[in-house]
Amino acid sequence: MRKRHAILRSGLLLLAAWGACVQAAQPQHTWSGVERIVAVGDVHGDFDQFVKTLRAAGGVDKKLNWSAGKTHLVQVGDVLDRGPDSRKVMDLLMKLEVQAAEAGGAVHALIGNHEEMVLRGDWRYVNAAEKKSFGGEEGLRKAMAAEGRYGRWIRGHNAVIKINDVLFLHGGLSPKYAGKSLDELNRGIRDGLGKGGMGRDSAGPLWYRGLACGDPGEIQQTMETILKTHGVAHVVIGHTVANEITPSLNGRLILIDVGISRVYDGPACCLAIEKGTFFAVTAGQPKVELEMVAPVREKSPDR
Ligand SMILES: [Mn+2]
Repeated sequence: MRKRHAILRSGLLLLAAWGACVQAAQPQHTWSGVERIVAVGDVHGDFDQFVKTLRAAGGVDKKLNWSAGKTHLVQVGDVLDRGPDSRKVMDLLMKLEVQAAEAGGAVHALIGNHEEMVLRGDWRYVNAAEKKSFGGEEGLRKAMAAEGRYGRWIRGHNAVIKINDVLFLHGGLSPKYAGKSLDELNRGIRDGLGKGGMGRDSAGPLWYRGLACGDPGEIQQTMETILKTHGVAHVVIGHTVANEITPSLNGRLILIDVGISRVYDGPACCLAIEKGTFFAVTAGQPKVELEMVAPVREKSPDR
């Protein structure tokens, strides 16, 4: 009898230990050996433009099923707000997450500042039609709660990931965060979701614009720290709208928020990295290899 108790107790202890492990498990944030990566900037509730962009990159078929095999799709955050159809975008991403994993690929829906805002209850940018799609404010609140279908989904995501030699995130890393590890950054943001913390910090990874439009000398210095800390050659960011996929610093920094949502009226365009070569992919156009090294300006002739 006593022996049976002992066995039962050690079994329970094992179960408890396993439970603690599961709870402490963080989602994977680093991948290597990925042949093809597609990265899409801020979607802002525009389902049609998102689908158009995915189709251009060969991500989905006519029935909106995953058709990109082992490709990794990165969406750098800000699926929510401004436009009316974020719910549909999230539903599609949820489906593709499963299908891509089954095909040996992956979908990474990163956390942006608008995900952080909506989870915190800052709904200043929530479209009226978007609220309606959740059945009103109470429905939205439930859906975005920690145990709600969408709130749980977002809370399980990363904010910063590394694939091959490329770092992906929404806003940027200021000097305050440039030397922090992926564990520290992702844990810091996830732990604060719904409350604030690192995800709300204007110098934090979700909000910082200093890499996209700051002092060139400071950018250079911060970028050096980031590249060294993470052992990467490139940093890809959204959040700050540019007219086109824009490489700077000889391709070390790439801006991919081209404002694909109709609220910005930008093109259905994304970044594709194929065996280390960078392309801009735009709907209805042949893909264009990015000019990573800025052309040397010819000296103006003396007159
Ligand atoms: Mn943003």
